[in-house]
Amino acid sequence: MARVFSGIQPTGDLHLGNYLGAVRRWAAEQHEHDAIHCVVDLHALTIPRDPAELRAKTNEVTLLLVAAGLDPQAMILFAQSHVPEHTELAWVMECTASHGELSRMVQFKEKSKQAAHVSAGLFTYPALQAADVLLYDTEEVPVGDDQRQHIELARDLAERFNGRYGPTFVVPKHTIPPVGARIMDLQEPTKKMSKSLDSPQGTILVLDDPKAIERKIKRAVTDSDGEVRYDITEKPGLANLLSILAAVTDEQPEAVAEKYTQYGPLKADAAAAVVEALRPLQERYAELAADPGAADAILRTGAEKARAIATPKMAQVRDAVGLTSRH
Ligand code: AQP
Repeated sequence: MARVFSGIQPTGDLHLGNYLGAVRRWAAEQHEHDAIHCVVDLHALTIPRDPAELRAKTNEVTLLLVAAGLDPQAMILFAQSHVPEHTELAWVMECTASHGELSRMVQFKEKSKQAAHVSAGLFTYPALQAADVLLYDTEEVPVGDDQRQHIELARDLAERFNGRYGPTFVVPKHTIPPVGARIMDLQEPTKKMSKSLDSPQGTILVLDDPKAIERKIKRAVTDSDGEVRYDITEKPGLANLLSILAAVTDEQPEAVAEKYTQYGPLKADAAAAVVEALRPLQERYAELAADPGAADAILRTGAEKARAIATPKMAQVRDAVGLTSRH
């Protein structure tokens, strides 16, 4: 079975983009793969966070992943900071990446424009992400489209390292879902739905109640020409609604467009489909959240299983680069 690794930041409320672009697939494919998924709490530190909120969100995201269908008995689910080999390998990756290639990362350029304080961690974060992936001999990284460039960097770093020090890392490839890879904000449909965009009316949270989902989709920005057609450039708002409905119903957006002549019924069906798709997750989350120790227990077991892979891999890396043995 192919080894699969992917992570999610505990930086805010999980939204429909995270669910359709990543998490839903992680759950659907966990039994076909050797699956490892990680709550990347160290990535969250690139921007200053309230400590209590970061702790709470780490637990919440963990339980949401389980509520979405991940089975911590069958796969590995852990928090990045619980496995110190991630930061150790990140340093080696920072020394493998060039300043130029990190400067070309689109996400850094965008985030550094918005941030009042641009931390060095925000700049080097793709090196930590490469470490996350390479530490587990990952073959496939299932992510949304926004992560494509970072995974390509991880491939380059693996190849460069292997070229310098001999075969050490598996060179991973990203797998992007055919539909739902880039869910856009409902109010600003040229920007991706994101935890950090701070667009409450444009973001559907996986824990939103049905009324909120219906309201947000009903008020989603579209256009005034009234023609239902899938056209990302000319009609980004409508294309986004078609993509959402298509992703939830496992169809192609173009095929969904052919069923409608008006925006109203399309919006109503998209809202109903999203409400139904999220209902099981919301019910399961309510059960899990009733146990205050649930997330801790899951993450503790997950970290033990992750370290069993990460520790020997890091020893191999240390040896390859010429660091002397600790023992
Ligand atoms: N809009 C999206 N559509 C499809 N997939 C998405 N992902 C994120 N947004 C979308 C995928 O979800 C996984 C977790 O990503 P993340 O934790 O980086 O989520 P985020 O909402 O993107 O978080 P932030 O804090 O707002 O960060 P940035 O600034 O990165 O957007 C990934 O597989 C991602 O592809």
